[in-house]
Amino acid sequence: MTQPNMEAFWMPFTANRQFKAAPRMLVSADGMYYTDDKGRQILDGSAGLWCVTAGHNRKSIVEAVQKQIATLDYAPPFQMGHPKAFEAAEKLAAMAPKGLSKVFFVNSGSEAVDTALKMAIGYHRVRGDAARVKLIGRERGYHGVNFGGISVGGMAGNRKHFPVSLPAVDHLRSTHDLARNAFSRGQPEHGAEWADELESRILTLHDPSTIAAVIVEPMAGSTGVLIPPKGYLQRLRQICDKYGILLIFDEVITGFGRLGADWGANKFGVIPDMLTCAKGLTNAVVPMGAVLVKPEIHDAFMAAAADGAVEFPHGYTYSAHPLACAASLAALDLYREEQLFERAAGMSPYFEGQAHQLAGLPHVKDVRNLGLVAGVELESRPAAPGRRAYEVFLKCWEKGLLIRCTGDILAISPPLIIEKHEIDRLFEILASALRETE
Ligand code: PXG
Ligand code: PLP
Repeated sequence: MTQPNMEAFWMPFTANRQFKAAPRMLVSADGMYYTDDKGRQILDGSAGLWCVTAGHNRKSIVEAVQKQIATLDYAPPFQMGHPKAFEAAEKLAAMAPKGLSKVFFVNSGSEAVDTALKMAIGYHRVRGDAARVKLIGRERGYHGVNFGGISVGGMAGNRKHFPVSLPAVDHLRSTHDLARNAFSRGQPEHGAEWADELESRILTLHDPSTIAAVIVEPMAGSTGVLIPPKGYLQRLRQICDKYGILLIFDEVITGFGRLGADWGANKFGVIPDMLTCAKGLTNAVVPMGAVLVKPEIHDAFMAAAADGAVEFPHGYTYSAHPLACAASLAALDLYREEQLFERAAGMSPYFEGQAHQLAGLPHVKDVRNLGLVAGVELESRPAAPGRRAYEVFLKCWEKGLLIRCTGDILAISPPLIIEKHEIDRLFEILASALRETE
C-alpha cells in the first residue's frame, strides 16, 4: 500500500516528525483487532483511545448509522428538534446513575467538561448565589483540552505550554501514593484522608461561599490509571454536601462499563450532581459527549428565565447530531443485549491475575487494576522520563499489540468483549516487550 502524502495533517497529541518518519497506519478494524497497512493484525489493548467499548465494526451500530445518514443527515439543534435526540437522551437518562435525569449533548469529552463547568457556575448564579464562581480540580486530573478543562486539569506537561488559565481555580492533591499503595489489586487501602484537604486547606483558603464545583475523575485515566483509595470519593461527597458545592464526576473514561460497572459513580457508590461522558457513548463510531445533571439543576435554569427566553445560552452546531444519536441508541442497546458491563465485571478477576504477573519484570515499580483497566508504572530512566514506556509501547506495536503510554506508565484498557485467550496474548506480548526493554 502506498503511503499518503503526510505534509498537511498536523496530528493531535503526536510526535509529528517522529511519526512521519516511521508511520503506524491503521486501515481497518473488526472485533478485537486492527489491521495495519502491511496487513498485520493488531490486538486492540486500548479500545482505541478507551472508547471502542464493544469492539470494532459492530453490525447493529454500523447499520443504524447507515440508515440515519440516508434519512436525516443533519438537523439544527438550536430552536429545532429531531426525534432521535429525545430518544437518545431518554435512553441515556434511563441508564444514568440515580437522579441524573437531564441530558445535555455535546461532541466530545472536552466539550462536556467545559459545558459542565459553565452549567455549575450558571446554576449558582440563577439561584442568586453569584459569588460561587471558583472551580476546584485535582493535580494529575485530565479534563480534556479546552480552556476550562485545562484550567481545572492537572497535567503539568500539558499546562506548561499554555500558561494561562481561568482565574478562579484551585487543585486538590493527587491521590497517587506508591509508597503505601504499590501493587494494589482493586482500590488502594490508603489515602481517603487526601479528601480532607478540600475542607482543611482549600475551603479555608477560598471560603466555601466562593466555590461553585469540584470536578474529579472517579478514576484518573489519562494521567496513568490512578484508582481512588477506599473511602476517598465518599469524603469528597460529604464535604461538598456540607458546603453546598456541586460535585462533578468526569466519567469520560470510567463510564460505560470500564470499571466493571455501568458508571464509576455506581462502582464506588457515590452519586455526583453532574456527570460528563463521551467515548463509549457511541462506541466511538461518531463523536458525541453528554453532561448528565440532577433535575434540580436543570429546573433552576428553567425557573429563572423569562417566558420565551433561552434558559442556558450554550450549545454546539453539532449537539445531538442525528448520526451520533443513532449510533448512541444502537450502542447502548448493544451493551445491554450483550450484558457487556456485567461481562467486564466477570472477566476482571482473570484480567487482574494476568496483569499482576507483570510484577517482578524489569523496571516495573507498580501494577494496579480495576475492572478492565490496568496501569503498569515503570522506573524512569535518569534524565529521560517517559522514554522507557514509549519504547515498550513501540515494541508492543511491532509485536502486534496496541496499548497507551503516558509518562512512564502503560495503560491497558481493552474492549469489554475481550476473551481470556486474548487477555493471555495481551499480557504475553507486554511481558516480552518489558523483558526486551533496557
Ligand atoms: N475527560 C476525561 C476524564 C478524559 O479521559 C476527556 C475529558 C476529553 O475528551 P475528548 O473526547 O475531548 O478527548 C478525556 C479524554 C489517553 C487519552 O491516552 C485519554 C483521553 C483522550 C485521548 C487520549 O489516556 N481522554
Ligand atoms: N466560530 C464561528 C465563526 C462560528 O460561526 C461557530 C458556530 O457557528 C463556531 C466557531 C462554533 O462552532 P461549533 O458550534 O461547531 O462549536
